[in-house]
Amino acid sequence: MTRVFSGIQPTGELHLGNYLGAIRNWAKMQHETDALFCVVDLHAVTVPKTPGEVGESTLRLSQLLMAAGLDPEVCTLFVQSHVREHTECAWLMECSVSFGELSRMTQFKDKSDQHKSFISAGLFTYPALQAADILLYDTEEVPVGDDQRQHVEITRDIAERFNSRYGETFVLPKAVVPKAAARVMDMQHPDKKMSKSLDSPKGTVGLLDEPKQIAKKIKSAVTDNDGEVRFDVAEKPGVSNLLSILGAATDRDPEALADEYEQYGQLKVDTADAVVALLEPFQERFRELEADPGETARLLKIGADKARETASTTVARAKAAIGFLAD
Ligand code: ATP
Ligand code: LTN
Repeated sequence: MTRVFSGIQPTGELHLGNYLGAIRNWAKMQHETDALFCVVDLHAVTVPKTPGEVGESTLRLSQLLMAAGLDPEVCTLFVQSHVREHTECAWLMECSVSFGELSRMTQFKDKSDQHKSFISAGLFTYPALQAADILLYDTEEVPVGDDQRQHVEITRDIAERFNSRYGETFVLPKAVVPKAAARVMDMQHPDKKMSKSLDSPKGTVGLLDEPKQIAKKIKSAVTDNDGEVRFDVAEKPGVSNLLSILGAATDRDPEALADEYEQYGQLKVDTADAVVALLEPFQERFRELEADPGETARLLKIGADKARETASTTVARAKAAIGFLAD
């Protein structure tokens, strides 16, 4: 069975982009592959947090993921900091990637612009930790949204370099990006991807938003003035975003959907209805899970124990390949 791994940061509330671009596909893939999903809390502290914040967000995100369909009995769901091998392997990765390569990462450029007052060294070496996440599990496929392609590419480059220096050690992974909704755009700024950290409350459809709020945000989406419903991401980003969302929510092709609409108003109404219907059962499940944090912790521990088995073997293999003196 294909080994699949993906990660998500416990930062901010989940939004429709996370769900359609990533999590929904994870829930499908867990049944067809040998899949691991990780709440990457170590990545979250690359930007400053208040004491306790990261733990709370980790618990909540784990419950959100379970509500979205990740079943700890089917896949391995765990927290990154619970498996120490991630930090150990990250060092080996840091020594296998160059300053120049890290300097070219667009996520680093974006995030360092957003957090100018303190740019941590961890934010810069972030891709090395991500490479460790992926390579520790002999991952073949990494299901992610479009924005993460570059991180998977650098992981491949690191693995290739390590293998050529020290001998075959790591499996080379590839990114798997969904056809529909790989890049859900902000409702108010359709030229920017919907993002937890873009401060755009009206443009970000939260997975836990009330149905009324969801409908309002979608109905106030920024479009354009030419009045023609056409799927054209470059010329008509707002309308194309609505078509992509409606297409992803109803399993239809956005271009085919465009032919069925004459007016933006009806497109917005149908998109809002489809998103509300998609999220309702998810919201209900989340409320149930939220009430029992002890059970979530128990399930996460099982996940971490399982993940550690593979991770520790891989780190031992990598250290042996480099030839550290045995302890
Ligand atoms: P942040 O703003 O803190 O970077 P984010 O909203 O980009 O957060 P991540 O935790 O970085 O979310 O991403 C989790 C997953 O969701 C990744 O696989 C990412 O590719 C996907 N994703 C994030 N935003 C979108 C989007 N707008 N459209 C489609 N997929 C997305
Ligand atoms: N960088 C990713 C989160 C992430 C990840 C991973 C994704 C960390 N480690 C391993 C896939 C595989 C993000 O910002 N979405």
